[in-house]
Amino acid sequence: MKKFALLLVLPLVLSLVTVAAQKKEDSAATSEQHVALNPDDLKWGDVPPGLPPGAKMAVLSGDPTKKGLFTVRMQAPAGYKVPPHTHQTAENITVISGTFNIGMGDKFDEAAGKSLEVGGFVVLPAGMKHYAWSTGDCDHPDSRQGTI
Ligand SMILES: [Cu+2]
Repeated sequence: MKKFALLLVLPLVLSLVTVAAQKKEDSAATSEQHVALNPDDLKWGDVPPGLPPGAKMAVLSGDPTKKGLFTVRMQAPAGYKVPPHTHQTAENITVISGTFNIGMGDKFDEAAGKSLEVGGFVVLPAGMKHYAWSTGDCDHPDSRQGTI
């Protein structure tokens, strides 16, 4: 039964756009390349090792491994959890499908987080500890166990 629930949950993806803005002193090094992409142009891959497995990521512009502005899109299954962490740069997130939840602090506490729906937006300043998780429209009691 859990396996079946997992198959139902996986298509319920959370898509979000993350823009990591540079620190103010680095702003002159932003990309000046023209980028125009349709959803079919995106090259999806597994998230980097710093994130829990199970989500997918596509780079829209820039290079996340280098200094400078970059934009990535992330798809995570319902129940995906990102433990408390910080970034050296600010992080801007726009939710484009699903429900994304964000909380601030050292302790993962769903009761203290805020739920962001489609079109929701959050700015996380550099150095601010935060955590996140996704929920789906058809949340199943086993969905978190099956997708983390
Ligand atoms: Cu983050």
